[in-house]
Amino acid sequence: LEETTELSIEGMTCASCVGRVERALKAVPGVLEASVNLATERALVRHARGAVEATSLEAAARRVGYEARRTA
Ligand code: 9UX
Repeated sequence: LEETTELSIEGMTCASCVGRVERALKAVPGVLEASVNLATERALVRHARGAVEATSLEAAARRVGYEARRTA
């Protein structure tokens, strides 16, 4: 079973930012797909249920330079 975690991402201003964040999120072990929307500043990350901690996703985005927080 899969689930989707939504993150808010701050600091993206161009399409290359989007690609950088998507690449970072996809590299987290257990992540199946990640899509980032520049306009809404949201990332949707699909992964096996219970297999990925939201804090790991936040950390991955922060490592490449963007503030990230799981949406409530
Ligand atoms: Mo675009 Mo984003 O020139 O950090 S890559 S602003």
